[in-house]
Amino acid sequence: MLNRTAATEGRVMNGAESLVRTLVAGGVDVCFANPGTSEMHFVAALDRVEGMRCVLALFEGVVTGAADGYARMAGKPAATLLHLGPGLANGLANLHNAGKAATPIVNIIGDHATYHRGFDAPLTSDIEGAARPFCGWVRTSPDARSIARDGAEAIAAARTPPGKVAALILPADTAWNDADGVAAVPEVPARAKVSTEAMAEAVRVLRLGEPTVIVLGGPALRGAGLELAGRIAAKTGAKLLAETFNARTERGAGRVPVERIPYPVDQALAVLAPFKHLILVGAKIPVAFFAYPNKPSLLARDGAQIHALARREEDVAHALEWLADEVGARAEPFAPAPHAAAKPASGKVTPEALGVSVGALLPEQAIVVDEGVSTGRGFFAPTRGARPHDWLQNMGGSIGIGPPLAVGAAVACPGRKVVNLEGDGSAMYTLQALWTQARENLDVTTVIFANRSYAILRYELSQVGAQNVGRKALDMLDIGRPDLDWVSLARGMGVPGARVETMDDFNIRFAEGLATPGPYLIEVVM
Ligand SMILES: Cc1ncc(C[n+]2csc(CCOP(=O)(O)OP(=O)(O)O)c2C)c(N)n1
Repeated sequence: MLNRTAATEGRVMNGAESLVRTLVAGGVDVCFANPGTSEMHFVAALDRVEGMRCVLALFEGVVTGAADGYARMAGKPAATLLHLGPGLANGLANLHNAGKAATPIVNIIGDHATYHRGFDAPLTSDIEGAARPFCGWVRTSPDARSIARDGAEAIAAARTPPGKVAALILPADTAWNDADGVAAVPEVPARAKVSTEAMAEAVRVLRLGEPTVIVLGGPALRGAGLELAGRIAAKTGAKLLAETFNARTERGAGRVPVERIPYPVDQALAVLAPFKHLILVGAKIPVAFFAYPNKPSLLARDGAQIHALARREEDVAHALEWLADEVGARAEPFAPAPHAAAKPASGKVTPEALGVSVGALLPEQAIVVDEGVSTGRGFFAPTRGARPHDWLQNMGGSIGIGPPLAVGAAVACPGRKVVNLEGDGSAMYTLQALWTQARENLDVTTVIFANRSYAILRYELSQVGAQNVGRKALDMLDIGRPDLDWVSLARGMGVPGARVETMDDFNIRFAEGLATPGPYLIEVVM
């Protein structure tokens, strides 16, 4: 498998170079990085190898979240470069999110030289142990002659459906010793077709004519699959719903409009209550985000029958084609979302008004990164008829994904505007992403909902039935005193911006951000 002739110009390449060349040859040509001493040979190799774009981030949570956003939009993995166990640890929260979204990522994590590990130098830790709960594939490459093959296998693992977070640990001597060459990526298994039994079951249920909802997730929310889902629903009378949080949804005027299962448990129960049957297509069984006293974990009504047509690692698009044929829906007309030529809202800033203005002003083919938390919860309805766009959400619940995800999406799609709708509390976890946006001149308009609080947690406090809530408790949900000055924070990282307090000002500044290439930030005082 190794290509020894790739050792270039009569010079023997080291492990790091053989890894970088293997990554580039395997289609991994962007690396989000935050390096240290143990990764210096990898960094040096980047100069010797053509074709790898390197993007520096100043915190590892930005590195990993950016790799997630990149792969969601590029449809292929990026690499990350992380510094030993602590660098990985800083990036784990967004690797958790990426894993839940089934995003392929190839993490390269430097380590001490193999012979140095036993001395317990300051940065020594159990990297594999730290990686395992968050990574679907973990390997330490033992020597320089193995690293190319291990790198190629990491790419294959990441790309194995539905997509995995891979962690390849690169000891310093594996990086600096002589290597053999470049390795080719092993064949990646195709998505398995769904079983005839699962198909027969779905067809039988749809023919019953009983109240049925088709729950869509993963690839079912995009492209031909989404359109076929619309036709199947139109033909059979089944309702379509999407999971509450989705990695990437294609929506807007002309597309099949799909509502999501609401986040609040009572609303979710109400939305699903009419349905005797749930057919899952690339989606999991709907469950509550958290447990609450005296509320169920499962959201379908008691006695509802759940039919898994396509698991998300299976060939979801093919399952929808097949199902459309079985029920005769291939050419069935569906009702696309009409272009709603809404006017931007004016007056006082409210979540509802913001949704209307975003829906009215969103440019064609925008990529919306939604970490709007409580402010953004109602944004789906007013943006249904906006110009066609993609909508990216956090599937892992660990906040601080938005600004990094926007970095990655912008790197993947240079011709498209990225709009990051972002809670102020969430943004503070990974605000260093703004610096990367400035350095790389990424086309991202960030809208910060500055409500100066963890508003959703106030709601949660009431839901969990906590008693005797007083000042001390409420102080843990309030992020004012001092108020964050987002325009100054952004300016300090090279991103221009403006603060707005009315919808009319918001409309002006949002349009300005959208019209200006490069990063821009709007602080919306709520
Ligand atoms: C890593 C992590 N830490 C803490 C939380 C708990 N948490 C969920 S939402 C939230 C606050 C979000 O605040 P903000 O982004 O301002 O949105 P708002 O609630 O004000 O709408 C917190 C702290 C979490 N989900 N993930």
